[in-house]
Amino acid sequence: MPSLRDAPAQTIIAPATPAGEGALGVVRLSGPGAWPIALGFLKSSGVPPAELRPEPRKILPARVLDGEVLLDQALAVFFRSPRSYTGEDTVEISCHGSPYILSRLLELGQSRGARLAEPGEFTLRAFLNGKMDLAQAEAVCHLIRARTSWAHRSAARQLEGRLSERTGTLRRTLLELLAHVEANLDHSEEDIPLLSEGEFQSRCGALLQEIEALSRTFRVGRLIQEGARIAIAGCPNVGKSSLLNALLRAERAIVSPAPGTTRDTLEEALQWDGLPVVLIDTAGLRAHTLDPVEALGMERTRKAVEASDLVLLVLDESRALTADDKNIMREMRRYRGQGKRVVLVFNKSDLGSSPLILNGDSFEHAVRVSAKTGEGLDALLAAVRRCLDLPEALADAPETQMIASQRHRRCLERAAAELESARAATGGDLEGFGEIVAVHLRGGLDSLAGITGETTTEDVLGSIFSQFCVGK
Ligand SMILES: Nc1nc2c(ncn2[C@@H]2O[C@H](COP(=O)(O)OP(=O)(O)OP(=O)(O)O)[C@@H](O)[C@H]2O)c(=O)[nH]1
Ligand SMILES: [Mg+2]
Repeated sequence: MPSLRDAPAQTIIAPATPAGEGALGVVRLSGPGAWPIALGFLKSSGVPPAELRPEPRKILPARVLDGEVLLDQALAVFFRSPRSYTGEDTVEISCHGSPYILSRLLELGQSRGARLAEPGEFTLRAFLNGKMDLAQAEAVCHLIRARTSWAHRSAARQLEGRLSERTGTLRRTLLELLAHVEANLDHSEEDIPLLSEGEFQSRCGALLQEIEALSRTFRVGRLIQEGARIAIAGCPNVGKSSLLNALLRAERAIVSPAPGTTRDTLEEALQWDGLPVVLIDTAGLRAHTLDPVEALGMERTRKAVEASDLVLLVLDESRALTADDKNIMREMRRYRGQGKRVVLVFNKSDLGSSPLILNGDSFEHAVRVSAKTGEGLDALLAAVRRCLDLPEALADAPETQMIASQRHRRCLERAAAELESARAATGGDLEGFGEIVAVHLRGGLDSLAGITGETTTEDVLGSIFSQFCVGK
């Protein structure tokens, strides 16, 4: 198989708009044959139709001819390499958004030598042709998927190149350090002053701290990008499903006075006052059940709790704590010990409280709410934010770019590990062990370069771009 990076580019074609009827449907062609292929079926909109004379970046009214038959009246824009999204010759054709017209247009393109694009292939080409780096290409995918203002801002910053700039600065600092270490090895480089062991340790340590700080932004960055997974757990009948419905402002889950109503987990994504979250309603937990379906439901509850970022542990404030409540609280305390975040929710505040359970016990985040009247839901949101250590608004988050991708985190962790090894390798004598130190510093540079894609293998590129939609 030819390498991705130097494969002779075939011309690709794909719809750039979603399937289904719409006001407009856009088809895009990219590659050396894009112009001749498009000019094969696009004719001037004059009478009679004649050859089109495209000028780059100008909107051109055109007829799309399917043999002798008019397929549609369209607008076409031609781009000349390298001034296009992909960096190649490109044509974008805006038709009426008819699934028939678009599929016919794709066939016309293919019959003239284009092939259907793979998911993300336009952006892959943009990356390979140097139009954007890998972090920016990944941001395109996040930008399209962003469902909330927070997710959108974070992706837009990355697309602008903020993450690339930040890693670029780290790489330059590391490169300087490497130059000093190499000068220590080879005294012929007279311009570069020699570095003492102490200086090396402190400069390398400072860089390590910066890399680790960026890596730590992953937790919040990911929550913003994907939404915090919040499991609603508790005994049967405490009002978990009612709470889900109240937060969604919709009767999504079945609510009934009979305990054991919810049998399976149920997920809904929403913007909770700007905060992207995925709420998970669960089957009530109790110590004993003879019903195998309920037992399966409880197993799923525990899995949902384990996979969540935060648990809302719901209790019924109108009655005294039951043995089951106490069991669940004990279980949640164990989860908290493992770092799980838990907010205690005293529901049914409209019924008046039972004095027995009003203290939050050893849970530092506790809120009274009524799923029925909506009382306390704002306070609940505030508690969730605090518990997740999320800023009040993205504007309050540090201006520096956060990372939201596991891949970026792994690159940073590998870079940090290399720097740790470099610091340990000097053995108190930088000159004596300079060669091995330099090897680790070069390893750190390579890992950082993975974020923007310079050192990324084809397998990894393939798996990144396969997550894109077709036509992007
Ligand atoms: N007064 C009052 N009743 C509530 C409140 N929340 C829930 N309920 C009632 O409590 C009962 C149980 O509510 P659900 O939401 O089905 O409880 P659940 O925790 O999902 O129960 P399971 O699915 O059986 O585990 C229903 O009759 C609700 O109307 C509340 O805030 N105030
Ligand atoms: Mg329920």
